[in-house]
Order: sequence, then structure tokens, then C-alpha cells
Amino acid sequence: MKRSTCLIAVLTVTAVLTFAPLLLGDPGLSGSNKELRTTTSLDQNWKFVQNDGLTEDQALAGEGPDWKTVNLPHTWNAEDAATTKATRPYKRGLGWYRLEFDTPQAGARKWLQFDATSIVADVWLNGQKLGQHKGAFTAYRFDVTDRLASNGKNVLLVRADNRAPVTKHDPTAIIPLEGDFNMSGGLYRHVSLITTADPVHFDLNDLGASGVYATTKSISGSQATVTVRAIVKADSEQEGDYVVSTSLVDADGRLAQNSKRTITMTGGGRQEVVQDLNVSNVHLWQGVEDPYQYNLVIELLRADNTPIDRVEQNFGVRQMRFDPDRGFFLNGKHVRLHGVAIHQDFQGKGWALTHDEMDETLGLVKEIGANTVRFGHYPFDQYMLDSADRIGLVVWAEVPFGIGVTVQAPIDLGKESSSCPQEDATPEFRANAKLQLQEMIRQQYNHACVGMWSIGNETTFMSKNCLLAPYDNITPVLRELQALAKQEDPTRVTTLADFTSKVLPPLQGQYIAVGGISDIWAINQYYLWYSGSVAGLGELLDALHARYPDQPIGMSEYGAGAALTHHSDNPIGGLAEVINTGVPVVYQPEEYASYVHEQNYAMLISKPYIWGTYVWNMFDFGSGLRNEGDLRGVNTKGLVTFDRKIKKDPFYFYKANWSREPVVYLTSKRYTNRAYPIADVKVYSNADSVELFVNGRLAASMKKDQVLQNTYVFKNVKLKRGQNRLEAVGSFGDKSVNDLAEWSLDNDDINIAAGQLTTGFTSSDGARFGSENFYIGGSDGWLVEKGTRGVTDWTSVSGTGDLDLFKNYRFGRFSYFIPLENGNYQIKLAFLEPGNITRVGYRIFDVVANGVPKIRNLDVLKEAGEYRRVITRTFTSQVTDGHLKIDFVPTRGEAVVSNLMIRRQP
Ligand code: GCB
Repeated sequence: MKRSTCLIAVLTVTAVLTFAPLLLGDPGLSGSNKELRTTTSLDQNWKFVQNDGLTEDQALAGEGPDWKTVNLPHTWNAEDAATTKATRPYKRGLGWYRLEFDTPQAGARKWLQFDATSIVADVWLNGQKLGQHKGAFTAYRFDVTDRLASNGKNVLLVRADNRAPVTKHDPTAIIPLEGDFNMSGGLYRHVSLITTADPVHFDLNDLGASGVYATTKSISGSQATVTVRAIVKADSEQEGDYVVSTSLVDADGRLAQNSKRTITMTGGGRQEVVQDLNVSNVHLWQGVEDPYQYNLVIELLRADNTPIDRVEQNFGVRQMRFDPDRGFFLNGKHVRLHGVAIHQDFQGKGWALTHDEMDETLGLVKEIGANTVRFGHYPFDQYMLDSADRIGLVVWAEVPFGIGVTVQAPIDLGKESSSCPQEDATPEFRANAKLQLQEMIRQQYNHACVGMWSIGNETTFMSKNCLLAPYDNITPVLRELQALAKQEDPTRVTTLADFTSKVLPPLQGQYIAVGGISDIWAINQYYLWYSGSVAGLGELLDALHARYPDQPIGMSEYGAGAALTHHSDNPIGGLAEVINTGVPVVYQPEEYASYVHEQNYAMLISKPYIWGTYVWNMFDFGSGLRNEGDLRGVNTKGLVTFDRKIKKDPFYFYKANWSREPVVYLTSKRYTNRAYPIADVKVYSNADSVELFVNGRLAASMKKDQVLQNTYVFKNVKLKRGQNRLEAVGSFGDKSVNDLAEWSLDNDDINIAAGQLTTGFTSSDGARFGSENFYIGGSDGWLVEKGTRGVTDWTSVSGTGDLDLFKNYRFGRFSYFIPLENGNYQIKLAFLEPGNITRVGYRIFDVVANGVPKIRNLDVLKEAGEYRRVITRTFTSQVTDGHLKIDFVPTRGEAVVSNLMIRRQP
């Protein structure tokens, strides 16, 4: 749907150019250029104050200090809720907006239109209360024809309230109750005054929608039928005959089809008119391949053919279908939906975005090559939907019924209870969820891009606290929403995002899936991030697919945080840091995020029944709950930074796989000061072949068919001391595209922090350590005590000033295999005994370097005298065939090492 402000421009400009020739012979359109509806922007010159203590009277009088002039879109949380430097709290309270405006002269009926107010809006015009709207994301209107001031001078007052509900039992609680995102407060979209030319018009009193609903009824060969339902409202006492004239005009301005219907309107009446337009040689909306749109023009005329109202919008003719085994079909053509999810916030802006910022946002979604986008977790601005129509993105639209939806027992992990509160959502809460769903569907109905209505996110209920009697207060609400969505729009599927993890035997666990409720569904799961190996994802998907064989399943979220300043030499080394802690809040190497994406995506595309996948998230976004990576108050799972300026490495993984643009991208650009003189160099590219040059010399080359998922890994590339210039050159037929990285190396020492995911720790004597690397076998260990997860968990380590270097270790039977130039090397190993279970004599091992035993029968606990006390051992070894192999060979229990320092001897 076009924003109504654009409508005027289209009518005045396009109408002259495209409709005038159609007048001849009256093929359908009235041909009138007359402005029938006007939309006057009320965005400028509001007086605003954020003040929780102000009364309505004081606000009306503009009393109190600190009122300032603002223009819309506006939020008072632009800084505190959209920063990268602070966690909660951000200001949740009351914002007062006051506007003086003149009544426009022309027009018969007048409506105030609010595109959204966060979260609850109370609105007064000239001292009289117009009403209240609950819900931060949908538009609402008031008919103010009879409320405008007789002298033409009006005062509009809005109280926006973004306070959080006090408790989940609060009867006024509205969705969403909470979530991993910030709720900017204010008039963060647009406000306007809509005027119709005549008292009889298309209904503006239909939950903020246009009063006109169009859908593709059928497509057969080159023929399509588009059904248009228009609601006509007579705000006058007179009875009369009217004509509803509905036309589809193609992109060249030619009339594709028109239908006219005469109706008799009684005074004050409201009538629905349904018309079918049969279109020959139809040009379909084929997603990103061909997002063709017609112009849909619905005119209301008097019996004498005088046009009195007109609604006009872009319209794509298309049909969508989902198959449980084969996935998604657009106009009968199978399309694998691959995309990203986005939030509506922007660094330093919160939710108050300009169209330029929205363009920048979707421009990046287009650039990455996505063909679908999840607008999570709530309804987005119409401008975003217009843009998605234009780009051809299939949109997952979502009602903000999400995490914390229930009035369920508090989730208290670790505590189990046999008495589980059995509470249902209050009637007010359910009513609000239903209202917001209805508003979303009606307001977004005409968008070809909308593929599915999501009725919830992570509404899964837990049995963990209630092992004896888990109480399901979710399913009934979801069933109500499901029924309502189908009633509002039988033509589209519903979906929901479930976070079921271990759901079925043999995966039995604590979360109960809400499968089988919506038409299609999808799961949110973060394998390799919040949970274990990616094989579990495959098992879970297969199990759910088998359990709900008729319900097409997709992946609504997966992803990983990435900090631009955190790096890893080998993202597979140090996995324990992630898995043991569950939430890798502290270290978020960019290289590890790439690994998570590569692994998850490979698993997802191996399942042909998956209808679509969404990366969580395209952009870092504001979440006061978060304190992770190198940012504060930000969920760092974005493929692009919060300010849209920096594309992280995994962005290019997807771009190389999805985009048709030539992509050659050298990863780890930001890891410039390298820890090791040998590195694996990774390039994402969709080229036919890629060559890697290091300091001007060809180091290696590979062809497309030698790599998986357009991911080129050049192993063991040698760097020199000082600056290194890396260049990847991708060949695309007779063209080539290149990319560069500059890496520096201080010295040739190899200092390995065993078991650590993140590179770059420097010891107190100045040695720089790389992350876990060059190992074969064994496992990563992590010192975590008392169940906490912070960086101070290993403070009980003694015998060293370098605690960072001892939080991880490697254990088991393992080796290090390090490519080195021939020569003599000094090797210093540091150990501690990490466990409390081990006793003296339980862990005994040898260390062998290039086949020569160097340490025999080491019992770390015995030598150290206590747990977690550091001991070191130093020896030398000779390299004669280009590598050093150090074996850790247990004779009792498991070998262990905390770090290794290898230095060439003069
Ligand atoms: C989820 C939620 C989303 C969070 C995300 C995360 O499953 O649906 O709102 O932001 O996980 O990053 O943990």
C-alpha cells in the first residue's frame, strides 16, 4: 500500500501522464485528475516534553519547563535505547506531544491518522478526548470532522506511554510484554490529516486500513483473477446510487482490466462491494526475480459519473503455496526462501526512522541477495512493506505476541516445582493480542510481499518448572489467534516461531512444541551458540518434520554474535568456551560467527523440506538486556553493525551464496595484528576460481568445484614479519574482481593459548598469544566455578599473573602439529591441574617432541602441590622436516596443557 502522503504526488503527477489517454472511449477509469482525498502531513513543529508527572490539563496548557520543538518521526529513546554503550535502563515513561494546526478548508470528512504511537496513545483534540490506542506498531484513526475548532485553530494533544507493564498479571498489559529488544517511546512514525472530497467514501474507519482489500484469487496460464473488496461508507443522510469502478493499470499505464458495480447507499450506511477482475496476459509478481506491480485504482463515482473518492495502490499479482515436503512455491515455481530477520531500530535513532534509513536498511537486505525478510517481532511501517513489494522480498509479518506472553509461572531455571500455577492470559490481554493481529492484517493486506502472518514468537511453554503438571496456557491463545487470522485473511498462511529444543523421544526435554497450530511453522534455534553441535539441528528438524508431517517447517532464527574487535586464529579451537558456558557473552570472535553461519546453513540447505530460513539478525540491534562482545546494550548477532556501516564477515558468506553480483571477499580483515606466522586464509566468493597472492606472489589457487558453499580456505599460508599484503583475485569468465587485506606480524614466535577461542592475549612479559590452533585430538577445557559465567571465574588460579591465559586448557590424548622452518626451537609449556576430582597419581603423562620424549611421567597436581597452581616446563627440540609435532601421551588419566610458547633459537 502506498503511504497516503505519496498518494497525492502520484495522483497529481502520474494521473496526468498515464491516465489521460485512457479517457477516450471510457475504458474504465474516470480519467479525473481531481484531488479527491488530500493528506496533510502533521509531522512538523510539535511541542514535546517527556514528563511522567504532568497532568492532561498542564500538558494542554503547555505548562512546565523543558518543552521543546520536535518534528516527527520522534522518540525520546533515540540515544538511551539505541546506543552501543549502555545497557538498561532506558527511559520508559510518558511523552507529551502538543500540536497547533489549522483546519484545512476543503473536504467533506476529516480524519486524524497516526501511523503508530509507542506504546499506548491517549489523544485529545481541542480539550476533548478522542480515544486511546493500545499497541506500538499499528496505525489508528479518529474521525474528527465534527471535533475540529469552528475558528479553524486546533490543539492536538497526545500522551505516549511506553512504560513496561508492572506485572504480567496486570490486566492492562498489552503485547509484547517483553522481549530481547528495546521499545522506543513516542510518535515514532507519521501523523496526518486525511480529508475526503465527499461524505460518501471508501471506509476510513476500518482499523486503520484503506477500506479496500485486494487479493489474487486464481492464476491459470496467462490468466489471473484479482478479487477486490471495497467498503463504502456514507457519512451523510441522503440515499443515492453510486458506482464502484475498479481497475488494474499496468506499469506502462495501459488498462489491464476494469469492473464497475452500481450500488445504492442508504444514509449512514456501509456496504461491501466485491469485484473480480480477470486479467489476460498477466504479468506476475515473481519475487526478487521480477517484482512486477500493477497500479490498482478503485474509484467511487456518483451515478452521473462524477468521481468522489479514489484509493490507489501498487499491486502484485501472485500466488504462494507451501508444501510440507518440498517447501515454497511462488506462482507454481519452487523457490528456496533464504533471508534475514530485521528489527525496526537504528543506532542513535531508536524507532524514529526516516525513509532514507529504511532504504538503507532494505538496500542491504537486497545487496546480500536475500529473497525473504522476517519483520520481527511486530508490524513494520507501510513504507517498508511498499519497499519489499518493490524489491520482491517475501515478507514474514508478525504480530508482537512473543517471549513473556504468558502469565505462566516465572521461569526459574534450575528450580523444579511440583505445584505449578495454572493461570490463563487475562481477557484484556487476549483482546489486545487479537486487536493487534486484526489491525496488522487489514493494514498490510494488499501487499503482494506479505507471505505469511506470524501469530507468535517463542510462545513455547516450558515444563521445566512444572515437571509433574506442565500447564499449557499458550495453546488456547494461539488457537484463537489462528482462527482470527484465517477469518481475516483466508488467502494467506499463518506461521509461528517456536523455540522447541529437545522435543521428542529420544530428544525428550523441557520445552513443549506448539506445532500443529499454525498452517506452516518454523523454529528458532542457535546451534553452536546457545546449544551444541550442529548435528543436533538436523536431528531436531527431522524429528519435528516427522512429528508434524503435514505442517511445512522452516527456520525462523539462527545466528551468532560477532564483535569487530574479537578474533580467532581457528574458530574450531576453543569451542568448549561456547558449549560449556552456554552463552558466549564475553568473547565473540568474528571468525567464530562465520563458522556458526557456515555450519548451520550447510545443515539447513541439506534438508529439502525446509520452506525457508532466516538469519537472526541482519543488523545488530538495541537490547538493554545485553552486555556481550565488545558492546553494551546491543544484541550483536547482526551481519551488519547497528549503524549499518560495517558488514561483518558472515555477511559476505551469504552474499557469496545468494547474490548474483560478483563477490570476492577476504575474511578476517579486522584481525590485522596477527598472532601466528602461519594462517589459514578464507575467501568467500562466487567466482569460477580464486587465486591468493601474498606480498605480490601467488600463494595458492582453487576452483569453484573444489570448495563448498563458495568458501575458499587456503591452508597454512606463511606470513613474514612486518606488513603483509594479501590479495584474493576471483575470475568471472574473462573478468576478475579482487579484494585486499593488510596483516602485520611482530615476530615469528608461536604462543598458543590452549583451548581458547579468542586470540590476542598478551602475557605480563609481553608475549602475544594466538587462540587454540595446530592441535590434533583432545578436547577444549574451560575453568568455570560455582556455575557462574563471568570473566572472573578462574580467579582461584595461582602461580601466575596472567589469569587470562589459564582459563582454558586442552586435555585428553592430543598433539600439536606446527609447520615451522628447520632449526632449533625452545618450547615452554605451562600446566595446571584444573579439576577437583583428580588426585595425585590420577593424571600422569609424557610429552614427546618430534618423536623424542622430553617430559616423562608428569603429574601436574603432585608437582604443583595444589589445584589450579601453574607450573612450567621448558625444553628444546630440533625441526628437520618443516614441522614440530608435540605429543601429549597419557599413561594414566588424561594429559593436559594450558599454553605453549615456541621460539626459534639463534
Ligand atoms: C530468540 C528471540 C529473539 C532474540 C534471539 C537472541 O530466539 O526470538 O528475540 O533476540 O533469540 O538473540 O537470543
